[in-house]
This record gives sequence, structure tokens and C-alpha cells, in this order.
Amino acid sequence: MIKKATTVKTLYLVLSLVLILGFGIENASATPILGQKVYYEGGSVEIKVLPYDAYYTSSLYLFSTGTPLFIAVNSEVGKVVSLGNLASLGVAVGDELLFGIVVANTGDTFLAGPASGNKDNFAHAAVDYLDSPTGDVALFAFEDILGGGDKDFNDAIFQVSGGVGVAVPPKIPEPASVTLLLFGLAGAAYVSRRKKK
Ligand SMILES: [Ca+2]
Ligand SMILES: [Ca+2]
Repeated sequence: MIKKATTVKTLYLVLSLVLILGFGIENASATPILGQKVYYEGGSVEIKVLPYDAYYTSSLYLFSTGTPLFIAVNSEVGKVVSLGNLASLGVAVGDELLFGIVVANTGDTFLAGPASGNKDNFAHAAVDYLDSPTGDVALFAFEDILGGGDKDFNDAIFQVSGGVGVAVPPKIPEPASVTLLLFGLAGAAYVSRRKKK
């Protein structure tokens, strides 16, 4: 009898936790912002493919890298792709994380971010950003039709978590530029000392 009560208690606790966590995420979620820019904050970045509703097949790419980096297809729901630390891909802290989709059926490429980034002058992604102590999350919901079409913004949905932010983080000066700065200062000090003599 006691054992059964404990089991029920445990089950209740687990259910409550699931509910709290679920609602916590739901509540903390901000309003999606059309054309929101996101920036790299350092550390690793992970992408998860979320359920979508579209006729077209779209592939997610990261365009901040030298050559666009293929990440996943909208139909691969549940797939998780870890990009690791983006520094290894040539993306620096403070750089804009420019995600976009390539629509297989039409050949169109649509970038997230402001409308001006796209040939149809339409913002193709709504970004729902959540800054939380357990990790930052940005939900990208894309519209896959040129000019906006039905504007339902659910044609390709990806969750980006990790070092992602919506404010421009301060740039960390590279060791090389710090060294140059020190050399410059030393040079200036030398010149001014010589002038005094
Ligand atoms: Ca749709
Ligand atoms: Ca649509």
C-alpha cells in the first residue's frame, strides 16, 4: 500500500515537472518578430527540425560561412544537427547568424532577417527568441513562397539553440589586432620620447 502511494506520488511529481517545464517554455516564449536579426554569442550551436506544414521541400542553410553550410531539410522533423563552435567555421562572436532556406521546388532562396535581404523585398522568417539561463533559443519559422504567398510562416521551422542572441554582442578583439595595438602604442611612445630629446 505504501509502495503504491509512493509510486503515485512519484508519477504525480514527474507529471507536474513536465507540466511546469512545458508551460515555462510556453510562457517565456516571446512574440515572433518578422525579420529579426540574430547574432553569434560564442560557444556551440545546435539546430533541431520542428514540425511544419508545407507542400514544398526547403533546406536550411547557414549563410554566415564562406560557402553556405547545409544544415537540414524541413521534412526531417526531429533531426538534431550540432554545428559545434562556429569559430571553426569562420564565424566570429558578434557576426550575424544569417540563416536561410533554399526551396527545392522553385529554386528560390530566402534569407531570414530584414525584407531587404531578399529579392522579393519580403521578410521570410518570423523569429521567436527566448533568452533563458538554461540556454538561448531562437525559433525560425519560414514562409516558402515568393512575395509571401499565404504568409502562414510555418513552411519550414527550425529551432536554433546555444550561442545565439538578438543583440549585437561586443566583439572580442583578435590576438593579432591586440598585438598590433600594443606595437602601435610602443611606437608612439618611442617617437614622443625621441621628440622630447
Ligand atoms: Ca504552410
Ligand atoms: Ca506558406
